[in-house]
Amino acid sequence: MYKVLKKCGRAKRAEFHTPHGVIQTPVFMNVGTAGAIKGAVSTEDLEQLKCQVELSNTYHLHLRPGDKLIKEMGGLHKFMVWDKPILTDSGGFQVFSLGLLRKIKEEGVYFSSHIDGRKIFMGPEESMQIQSNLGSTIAMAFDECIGLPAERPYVEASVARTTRWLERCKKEMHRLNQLEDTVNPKQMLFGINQGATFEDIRIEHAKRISEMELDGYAIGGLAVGESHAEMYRILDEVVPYLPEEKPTYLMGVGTPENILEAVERGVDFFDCVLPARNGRHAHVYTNKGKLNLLNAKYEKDDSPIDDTCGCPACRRYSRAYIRHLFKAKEMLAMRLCVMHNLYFFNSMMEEIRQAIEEDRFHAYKAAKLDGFRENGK
Ligand code: PRF
Ligand code: ZN
Repeated sequence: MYKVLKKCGRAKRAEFHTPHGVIQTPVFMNVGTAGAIKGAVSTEDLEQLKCQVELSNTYHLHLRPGDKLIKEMGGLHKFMVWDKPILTDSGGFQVFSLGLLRKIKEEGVYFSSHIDGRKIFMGPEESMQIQSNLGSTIAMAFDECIGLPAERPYVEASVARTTRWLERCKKEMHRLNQLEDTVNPKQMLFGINQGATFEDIRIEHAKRISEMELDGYAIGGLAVGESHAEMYRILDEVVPYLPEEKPTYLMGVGTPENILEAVERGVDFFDCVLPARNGRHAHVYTNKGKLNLLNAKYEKDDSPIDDTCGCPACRRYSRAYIRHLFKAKEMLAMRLCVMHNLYFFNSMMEEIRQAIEEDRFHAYKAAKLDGFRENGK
């Protein structure tokens, strides 16, 4: 059940009720591709980092350790010891983003494993079966994320196939949820809008999938090389055609700036590898912009990464100490920076929710963006 509590322009403050608890939106989902956040961050840590939803990948867990093994272990929640919501991405996108050799057919995608080169087939039914074995809270539909630039005839054919795949996903998920030994009989399914940068194809597709009564709707195929302005234009055009009484999820986005812009356009779910990936490279987010802790100017800096931050790294350690840990190749360096970055994103979402509730989202966003530019001034 999804309930809008407050609107501020198009920005929505809502609650999404799931069998694993209530998600307060707008929300940033923390990416743990293979069942863990990269950077030695545990599910126990996620609790103090204000993480509401963990995101894992069908493709990676299918290859290793195998979804059947995870089912035998009682499902992904039990395996990871995380009882809050988990969203699993469907696998299609990973096949594209890993640049694997692949062949797309009506029945699904043929590709070779990035681990051992083994030939694998995944179609809508296989993706649903794997996600059902994982027992995630929310399963994503199996789609094709079209690379840019894309020719119109290709996009038309691809989107039509993604729609047919969605129908097969819905049917298969319905069947799997009714099986006696299913891990999560209330598993939810989100559809994914595609259409590259063609406004009319996107809108037609959005209308079509909106009729399918899914649990939520994602916008895929963005943040794949188009400009930010183009991404915002597509959001302006498409979000109004997705059901307002269902959550909207912008897949794989993004920077704090992108998130603020997309919330303003009505998006409530986000996920991105950026905070964890940047943290592993000593790039940390602050309210005054991003810092690179490897920079010599932090050598004797005894202030925390961000003096307004309450994360476990900032409560205790200095920039100078964390910089030293990076130089000494201590694993703790990455762990502290990833924890800080996740806390930073999750806290920003908390501020966004409060700003919408208090009807001051626009002013909040302007002030936040102004702050991010400070270091560059
Ligand atoms: N489809 C799926 N997962 C995704 C995307 C998509 O288009 C994107 C695009 N940014 C990220 N993750 N299934
Ligand atoms: Zn911090």
